[in-house]
Amino acid sequence: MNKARSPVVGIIMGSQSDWPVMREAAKILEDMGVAFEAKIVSAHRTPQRLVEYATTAKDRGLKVIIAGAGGAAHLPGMAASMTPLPVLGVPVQSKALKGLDSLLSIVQMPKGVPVGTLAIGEAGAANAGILAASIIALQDDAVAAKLDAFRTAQTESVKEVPEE
Ligand code: RP5
Repeated sequence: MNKARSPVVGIIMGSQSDWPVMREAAKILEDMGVAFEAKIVSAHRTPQRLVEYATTAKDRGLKVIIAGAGGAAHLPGMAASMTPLPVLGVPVQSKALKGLDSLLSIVQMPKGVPVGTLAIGEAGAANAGILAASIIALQDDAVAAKLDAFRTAQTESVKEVPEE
């Protein structure tokens, strides 16, 4: 975790059990040189912590929030209701319904309170990290350069012909 600079991205998750998925977002932000923080903030178990987090996030200097949760996944939507910052929602795969519950809980926001919803699980978490870095890159040339390098390397890694 980049602790030297003030965090500009906040990663929040509903439970410790979400961290193996949400750390994919953290890894990307580390690679892109984006300062971030990661915290457990549960919409249901620690509602006051959520209110405090979301209502102070902008004044603390955050620019983007990535929120991951599973099951009745209210965390991203509730966070979005209390901050003007862009909120990226990551549906964490649940045991009972394989994350479809998480996805629908996060994506079906009422008009006027958007959550940018990503794919279920690790791919969604990694893509949330990339999207957050893209937003930060709009005003940070060093992050923009790392993002460009990442995309170039990814493109160059794809072979044209499949191997046996
Ligand atoms: C949600 O409930 C969390 O985001 C997590 O995905 C799910 C299960 O939480 P635990 O029972 O593992 O703490 O609030």
